[in-house]
Amino acid sequence: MGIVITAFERSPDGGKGLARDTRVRWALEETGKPYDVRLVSFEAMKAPPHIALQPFGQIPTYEEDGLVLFETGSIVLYLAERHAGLFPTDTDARARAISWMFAAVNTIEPPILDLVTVRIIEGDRPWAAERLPLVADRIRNRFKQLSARLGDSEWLDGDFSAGDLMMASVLLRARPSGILDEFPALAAYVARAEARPAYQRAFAAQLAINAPASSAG
Ligand code: GTB
Repeated sequence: MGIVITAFERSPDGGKGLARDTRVRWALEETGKPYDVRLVSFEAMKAPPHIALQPFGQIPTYEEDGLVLFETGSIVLYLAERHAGLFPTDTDARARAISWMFAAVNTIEPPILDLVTVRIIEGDRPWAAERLPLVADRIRNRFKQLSARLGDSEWLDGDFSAGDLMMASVLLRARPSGILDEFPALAAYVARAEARPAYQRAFAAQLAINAPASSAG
């Protein structure tokens, strides 16, 4: 069996590429590894066969020759360690790229996810309007720090790496809120990432599945 990943049968974002299968597709495209995608419904995601692959009933998963992985960070790390294109060869630079991967999911992503939660899931709670600006400011604080570190550099640490792939994927999630565009250096960083041919292929592949029929092209 070759590589098989799972993705939403139909992503709630309608093809904006914000669901997490996009980052795994992107990593696979950067490495040039062919892969298949198994689409799963919300119902199937919560059923025992999928729970056996992903204990939390989520997508994406990664299967290859009997190996089953979940968590996008771990999947991208696995790919980066085994295939050229996502990690530098220098061991210290590789360790720093891993730091950026963790920073993406552990430091930058949590307040972004909080904002999504307060807007979509908790939006009707009486305290939501009070909480929302606090969460938005937490994102701004992290973006300010990240932008200061990025400076005028093209990527976070030398050449493009899995650290940039994870960071750009996480930052993309903040674009609909408008906060990403408040930080022009970060918006330009994300735009550079999106311009990569591998990202374009990954985005097009998920769009072909998720876009409403009229805009799928
Ligand atoms: N930490 C895990 C990982 O990185 O792999 C998180 C996986 C995860 O959150 N998966 C989501 C999922 O399966 C899909 S990506 N959710 C269903 C569930 O938990 O029941 C999150 C997502 C969903 C929708 C949008 N959107 O519509 O914009 C964006 C991102």
